[in-house]
This record gives sequence, structure tokens and C-alpha cells, in this order.
Amino acid sequence: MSEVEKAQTASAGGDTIFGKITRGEIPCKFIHEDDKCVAFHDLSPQAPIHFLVVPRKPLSQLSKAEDGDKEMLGHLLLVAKQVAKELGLEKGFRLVVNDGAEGAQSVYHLHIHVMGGRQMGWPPG
Ligand code: TR5
Repeated sequence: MSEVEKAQTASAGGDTIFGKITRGEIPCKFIHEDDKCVAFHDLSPQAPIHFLVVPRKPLSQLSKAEDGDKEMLGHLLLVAKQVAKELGLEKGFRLVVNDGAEGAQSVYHLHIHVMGGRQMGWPPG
């Protein structure tokens, strides 16, 4: 099933695989972890380097974020650029946040995709 097909059948609500990963219930090799978030490589990389930054708070998607999430959201961006640097993405990288069915979101626990290691195209599909 393609990511778009998964996104069309996925629905918000309830626990997700990323909730289990952030709580340590499913083993996962973190490339970053702190009290607010974790980062790990995507299972199905779309670039030579493709990792996800995932808050420990189980916020389903960006469109459900509230003013109180401001610090956590800013932290995710800072972690994204820090880990990108640690992985050698000096020439640039792409951040993506998919939101909802038309945004092709398949896992309803907020996450930032960070991709790099090749020339990105524009516009995205
Ligand atoms: O489509 P959205 O933006 O929701 O992205 C979900 C991403 O999670 C996709 O790029 C998947 O490849 C990725 N994914 C899904 C699972 C998974 C994962 N990345 C790392 N580890 C994973 N596990 C253990 N299980 C997944 N179901």
C-alpha cells in the first residue's frame, strides 16, 4: 500500500506506533532523545538520510496544536537542524510535516520528516 493510500485510510485518534516508540514500548534506535522528543530513522527512507523528529507528547497533528505547544514545536525545529548537522547535511535538507488525509499523513502522532543527502525537487508531489 502506498503512503498516499495509507493516508487515505488512516484516522486520527487513539494510540499510534510512534506513541509506543516514544514510550520505549517498541525497541527503536534513537539518534536523538531528550525530555521533549526523540528522533529516529524513517523505516522507508525517501532520501539517503531521512529521519523523523517526534514529540513525546502524543499530539495527533500540527493542525491540532495549541498556544501551549509553542515551546515544544520550536524545540522540534531546533532538534531537526541539530541532528541534520550531526548527520552531515551541511549542503541543505528538507523538512516536511504532513497533516491530514490530503496532506498524506499516515501516522496520527505529530512528526517532522527531515530529508537530505540528495538534490530535492520542487514542487513536491
Ligand atoms: O505519512 P506520514 O507523514 O504520517 O509519515 C509516516 C512515516 O512513518 C512514513 O515515512 C513511514 O515510513 C514512517 N514509519 C512508519 C513506521 C515506522 C516508520 N518509521 C520508523 N519506524 C517505524 N515503525 C517501527 N513502524 C511503522 N509503522
